[in-house]
Amino acid sequence: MAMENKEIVTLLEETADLMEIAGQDSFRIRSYRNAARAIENLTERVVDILADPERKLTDIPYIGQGMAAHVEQICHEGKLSTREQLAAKIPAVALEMLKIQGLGPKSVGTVLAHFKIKSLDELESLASEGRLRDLPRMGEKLELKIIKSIEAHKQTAGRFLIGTADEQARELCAYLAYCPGIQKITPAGSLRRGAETIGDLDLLVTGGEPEAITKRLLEFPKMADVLAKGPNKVSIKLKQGLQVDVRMLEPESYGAALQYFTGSKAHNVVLRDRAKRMGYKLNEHGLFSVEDEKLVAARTEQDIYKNLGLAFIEPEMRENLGEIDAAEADELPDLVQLKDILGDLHMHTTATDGKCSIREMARAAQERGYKYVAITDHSKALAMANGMNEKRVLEQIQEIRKAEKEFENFRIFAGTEVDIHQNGMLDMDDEVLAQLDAVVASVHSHMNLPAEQMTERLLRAFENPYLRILGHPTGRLVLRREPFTFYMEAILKEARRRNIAMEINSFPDRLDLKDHHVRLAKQHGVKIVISTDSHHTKHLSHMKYGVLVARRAWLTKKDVLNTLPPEKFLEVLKRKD
Ligand code: DGT
Ligand code: CA
Ligand code: CA
Ligand code: ZN
Repeated sequence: MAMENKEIVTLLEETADLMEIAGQDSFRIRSYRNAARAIENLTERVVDILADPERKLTDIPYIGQGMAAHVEQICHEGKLSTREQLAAKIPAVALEMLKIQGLGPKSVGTVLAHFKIKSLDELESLASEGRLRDLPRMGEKLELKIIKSIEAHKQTAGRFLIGTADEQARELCAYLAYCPGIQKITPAGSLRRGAETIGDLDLLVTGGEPEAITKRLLEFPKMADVLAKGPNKVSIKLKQGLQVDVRMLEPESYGAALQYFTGSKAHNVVLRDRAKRMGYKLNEHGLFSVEDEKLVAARTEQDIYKNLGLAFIEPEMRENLGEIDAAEADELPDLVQLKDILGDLHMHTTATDGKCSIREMARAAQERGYKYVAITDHSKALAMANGMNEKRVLEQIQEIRKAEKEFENFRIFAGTEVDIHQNGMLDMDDEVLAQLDAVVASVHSHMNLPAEQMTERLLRAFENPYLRILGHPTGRLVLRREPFTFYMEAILKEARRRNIAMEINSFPDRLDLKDHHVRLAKQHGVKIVISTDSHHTKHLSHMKYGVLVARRAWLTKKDVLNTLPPEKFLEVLKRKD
């Protein structure tokens, strides 16, 4: 059983959560959390360490004899006895409750000790009836927060980050590609549209024998369940929860199926209406003439859009947000592409909470074909990330200048991700900020301010003449934390006036700004920088998710600053107020 590090981390975390709900010894709980952190930070797979007779799990920090045995059990059996025993005593709803903002393990334990509830719906009822407020550490405000959070949770329950879905899709596609005769395996649906969360995977397959493909699919090591099985369609559930619909198609109707199953539903509804008005019928088998039932187009998506009198619409734009009118008028934007990106302007190194050195990050970026990066480690206020004070920043600038000389035709900009204090001041002296090439400023604390105050805070930060890019502007975590609130239009107007760029943070659990805010930013004439916020060289590849957000916002190459060559980029990034 090849458990990936992530799955091991999840099991250890859940065990710690359950122990905490059960009110167990905090020292033991911490040992599970520390082990989870340590494994999360490993750059190699735990199963590879286990398989190596020369090495021991106890060489990993925070993993002693006892914990090593637990991790080994997880790797061999895919489960952990301690967790199973706890789960037998604690209602299943407990782990679900932990996903609700405002409820930590202690409060979950308290609620479950007072009320026998089995679902979040029941928890919501308790909160709306005001029955939670008198429990220890609760109150009316928290009840409201819980209700709001349960509502948000219902919208997103069972959905997955695009990064997670994309990784699973790649793995499954590579696995299926071994079937003899297979021609194409393409993800459709929300993944192809680059949506920020994915409900289920829709894979389309052409070529090969459906029976052979089905057989191989059912032997996929990461499959948990078969949900449905027909001659040309199989639905399975993967171990980490994602559902996959695999459809096997004839190459002749591939384009029609791809169009249909890419969606979105809203886009397809309008397209079908349009077909009807033109005397056609459009479905997953093709575009047909109503009069004589003759097939008009089916092999490619291009054929279908063309016969409907439309320019080809990129999947990321298919949300019924004006793209069909624009296609009819032949006014669709020429969307920015991953290959247009020449630099990455947000990354961390071992100086703070990153896992790789300046040189490693730069080398990996150069190997991706970039012409520049900015090293943007944390500032001192972020103590838990080992944020840097002015002295360390000045030293790092020297180190960056030295490292840059070792590269040919590649720039390493000295930058920072400086914290924005609650009062809007930046967490670094101006004299030091002045020496940096690229200042990214971000909010990492006091995120619950009222919109009015958060707006003031950001506007105050903008007054600092060295601030160039606002990092992850809304602070949201996809599926986990709501964005903080401020007056977006006021911020965009001021950003435009001062020539401050907004970041699209490409990390799959941030994607911040999100697509509709990016579109708004473009309408306000605000420049965008797409960055990864990498903490490891392997994160540099997240750039593709940020580019998807930009494409969903209809951005072209010229809307994105880091498509410019390095010198031009620095020039355009300069403040103009
Ligand atoms: P998801 O899975 O919730 O992230 O979102 P999608 O867009 O992948 O939705 P899904 O998996 O239910 O269906 C994939 C595509 O198939 C969808 O975008 C449009 C098409 N489709 C599925 N069912 C219907 C339907 O009943 N009517 C129409 N017009 N299209 C459908
Ligand atoms: Ca889907
Ligand atoms: Ca589906
Ligand atoms: Zn940050």
